[in-house]
Amino acid sequence: MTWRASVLTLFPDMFPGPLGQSLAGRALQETIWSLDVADIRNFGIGKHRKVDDTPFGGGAGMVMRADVVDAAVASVADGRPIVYPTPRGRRFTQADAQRFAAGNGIVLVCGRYEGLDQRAIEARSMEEVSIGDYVLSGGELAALVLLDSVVRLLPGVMGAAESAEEESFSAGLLEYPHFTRPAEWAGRTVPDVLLSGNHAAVAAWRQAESEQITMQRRPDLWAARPSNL
Ligand code: 6GU
Repeated sequence: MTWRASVLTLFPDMFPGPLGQSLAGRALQETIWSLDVADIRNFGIGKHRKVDDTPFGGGAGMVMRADVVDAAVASVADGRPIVYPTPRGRRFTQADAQRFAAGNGIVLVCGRYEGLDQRAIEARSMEEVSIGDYVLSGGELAALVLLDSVVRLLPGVMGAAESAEEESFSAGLLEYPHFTRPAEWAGRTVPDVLLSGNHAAVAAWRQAESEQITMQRRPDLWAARPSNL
């Protein structure tokens, strides 16, 4: 069964963008997943297809109309989660990517301007997610990031090596450092253990490196890691 992504946006030309390349692009061609993009403008009101209006209560910017957004959602809704990327959302995590990958697909509603009328969000029980603590100009780039993280988890998209790697981040540690040939470059060598052929020693070294780098860079991850609870 093809995993279906539906994207609602005022900038349909931003899709598939990077998702047409590499791993995700190949999987799209192989119909492991599908992408349909609807232009919210087509659901706009009147001759000028108006999609937004000034905020009640005053203030800067424009708000996307609930009736317009809801009509766009209605054109694709089929029980899949409806996701609204917004810096106001709870943080999107690897666990969310795994949950979405385990379902039939998602609908992504991309906001522009000051975002959606709150009633459009509530009427469809949209899941509001943020990809980080910074502000993007619209939800499209966040939607692309989110989709990339999900599509790579779909069966048949990644090779076995990458799948195993995936589990290490899910386990709550950052990756250990990687090295390849030449064994010496610009006066810099590779840790001896990696050239030793001792697989148990290599695994122990990598585990220790992962733990050290996680402690140093992400004390939040270190404190929350499953084996530490
Ligand atoms: Cl999900 N959307 C937008 N527009 N900006 C963001 C974001 C999402 N996450 C961080 N910044």
